[in-house]
Amino acid sequence: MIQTACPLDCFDACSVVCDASQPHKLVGGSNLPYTNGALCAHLYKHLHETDRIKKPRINGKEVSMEEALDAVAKALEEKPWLLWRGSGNLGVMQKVTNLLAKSSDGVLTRGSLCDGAGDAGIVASRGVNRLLPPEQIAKSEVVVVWGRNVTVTNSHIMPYLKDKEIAVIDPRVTPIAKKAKLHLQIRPRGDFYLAIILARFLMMEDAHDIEWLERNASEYEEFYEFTRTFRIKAILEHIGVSLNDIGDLLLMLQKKRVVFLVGAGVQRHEIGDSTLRAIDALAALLGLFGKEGCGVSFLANSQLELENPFSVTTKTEPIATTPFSKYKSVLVQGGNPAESMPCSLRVKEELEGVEHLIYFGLYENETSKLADIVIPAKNFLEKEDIRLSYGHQYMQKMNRVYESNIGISEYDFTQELLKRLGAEPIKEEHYYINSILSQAKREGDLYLAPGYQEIPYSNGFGEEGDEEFEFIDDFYDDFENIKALRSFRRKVVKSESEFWLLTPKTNKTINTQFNTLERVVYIPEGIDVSDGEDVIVKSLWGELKCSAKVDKTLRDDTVVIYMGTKGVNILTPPISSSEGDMACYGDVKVEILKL
Ligand SMILES: Nc1nc2c(c(=O)[nH]1)N[C@H]1C(S)=C(S)[C@@H](COP(=O)(O)OP(=O)(O)OC[C@H]3O[C@@H](n4cnc5c(=O)[nH]c(N)nc54)[C@H](O)[C@@H]3O)O[C@H]1N2
Ligand SMILES: Nc1nc2c(c(=O)[nH]1)N[C@H]1C(S)=C(S)[C@@H](COP(=O)(O)OP(=O)(O)OC[C@H]3O[C@@H](n4cnc5c(=O)[nH]c(N)nc54)[C@H](O)[C@@H]3O)O[C@H]1N2
Ligand code: SF4
Ligand SMILES: [Mo]
Repeated sequence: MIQTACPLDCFDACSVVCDASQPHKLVGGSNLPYTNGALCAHLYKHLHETDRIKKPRINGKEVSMEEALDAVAKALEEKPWLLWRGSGNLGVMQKVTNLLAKSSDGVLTRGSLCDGAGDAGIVASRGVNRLLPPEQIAKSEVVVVWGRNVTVTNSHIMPYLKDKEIAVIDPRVTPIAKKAKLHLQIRPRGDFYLAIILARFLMMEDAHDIEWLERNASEYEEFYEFTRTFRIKAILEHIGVSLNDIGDLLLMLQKKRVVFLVGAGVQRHEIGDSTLRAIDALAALLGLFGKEGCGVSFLANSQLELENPFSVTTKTEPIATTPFSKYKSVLVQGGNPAESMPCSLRVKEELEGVEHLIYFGLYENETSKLADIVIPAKNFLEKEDIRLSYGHQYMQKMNRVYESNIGISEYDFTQELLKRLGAEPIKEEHYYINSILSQAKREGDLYLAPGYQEIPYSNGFGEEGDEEFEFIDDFYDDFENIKALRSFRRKVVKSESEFWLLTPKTNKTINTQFNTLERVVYIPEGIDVSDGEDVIVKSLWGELKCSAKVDKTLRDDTVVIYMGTKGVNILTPPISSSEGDMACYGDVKVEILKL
């Protein structure tokens, strides 16, 4: 049996085993307790149900790999060129192309479409974004599922939540919200305020953990003063949470082992860093860091303390608002910016104008359709790699299961281009793999991420563990001023936007991959639109025709179009968060117009 791991962008990073004689029969590895032998249907779709790109193309004509690579090399002579990498495959070797960028005037992207704002907030408060291991989650008594759709995006965590008291904070009635003891169906983008109010009440009731705070976060009194600058009544009205809700939640949190399971949903905003800082501050007041069965779990920095041979310093562009039109040559690797980036009308228009758009990926998508040069990648069974995870502590070697004539690996692509560009070759593939694997901590036969701590922050905060927790002391929210960004708009639409647009993940797609979603907008009851009627969903940034479906569980100020629905990002704004250069998919309101 050959051991590998699921490459898809998912909390679970499952262990996978397969038999070389039946390479497509994949089984969940039982070596990792977390995978526990079970895989989900996405991996099957990844391999079997999505048509792969088999042949390279130049301007729509199939060519040999040699010809295609020659054409890429020629395009990369237009300097500087841009490398835009997505998260189609989370293997560490994907980043080997950074070495190509480094050696030939390539510009990289900075920031994130995913978790960058939250990460920035965590780093500001705790110094580093450490993983809360699932084993600690299992030891908790109370779990607050805060903007994470666990049954859909993180299904392998479910056994660890068994028998816990669950509170959910989510504007939607998610499957876990239905089973929870308490569900705060908060107004979207309200989490910063909620955390601040909870913190204030906690301290008013003298229920904060003074002993822990004195040792680890001594500026808690100043933080209390900061929370007092917010108006309780106005805020509760604004976020749609009652005083009773606050009381009930605080009661659940006191004197218990508590874990906050925070998802990406809470931080897809300009203020996303502040949201995580406020949630962390609440956790600090409760004394949840560095203790068994307690803590805040977000998408962890899986590369913490890893000396990554692919870390380079180059010029960068912000990933959420990448100005493609500045570049004559753009290489898109493992992503689908034409569909996954916000304000996709702008993105598409700019990508169309790029003289040499190179797409290096597994499947056809909206970006490959625009590309002048298309290079098929090898899939994860056909190459060597290493998988780290933002949801668990294991590092996994991804072994090659079989050889294939289709596509090229990221490592070979880099080497072939360096050769064509007359640059120094990079080291052998195994050098990189070994240098990463050798940094792992060990637990029997298993590898653990270098930054793993059984009980994170038990030694303290900061990189060395010698710092204090830092409370947020400053906040500024100018969401209403988004309207000032109207210069990005395509058409002059004068709109009094009314509904928050949420674009959560579904179990049908991993981001834009395996997409079979119908174009549906879910609307609350009480709008003058009937089930199945076609409507126009309109934001400041564009319009999308959708079929409307009434969802009685929605808040009356919220509509939903699932992530992966084609065209959804026509509606989302071309802005980056104030910290972390993160795409702000949640900073948008839409109108629903009858045809
Ligand atoms: N409205 C809205 N937009 C969002 C989000 C949202 O919640 N709402 N979520 C955002 C988030 S969290 C993320 S992470 C991004 C993801 O956005 P992207 O990073 O653009 O990822 P995908 O759209 O999934 O595209 C992945 C592509 O990678 C290619 N690929 C797969 N495996 C390999 C491989 O081994 N090698 C190479 N070279 N290519 C490969 C496939 O061809 C696939 O089409 O989307 C963001 N967009
Ligand atoms: N099946 C599946 N699994 C996936 C993915 C996928 O596409 N499909 N994508 C993977 C990726 S790239 C990522 S980043 C993770 C993301 O994993 P999650 O964070 O779990 O996913 P999201 O759907 O982005 O958001 C989670 C929840 O946040 C809620 N939410 C939205 N806005 C707010 C808000 O303002 N406040 C609060 N409290 N909640 C809010 C949404 O209603 C949703 O239920 O999932 C990964 N796993
Ligand atoms: S749950 Fe996530 S990591 Fe596991 S097989 Fe499915 S997509 Fe891959
Ligand atoms: Mo993501």
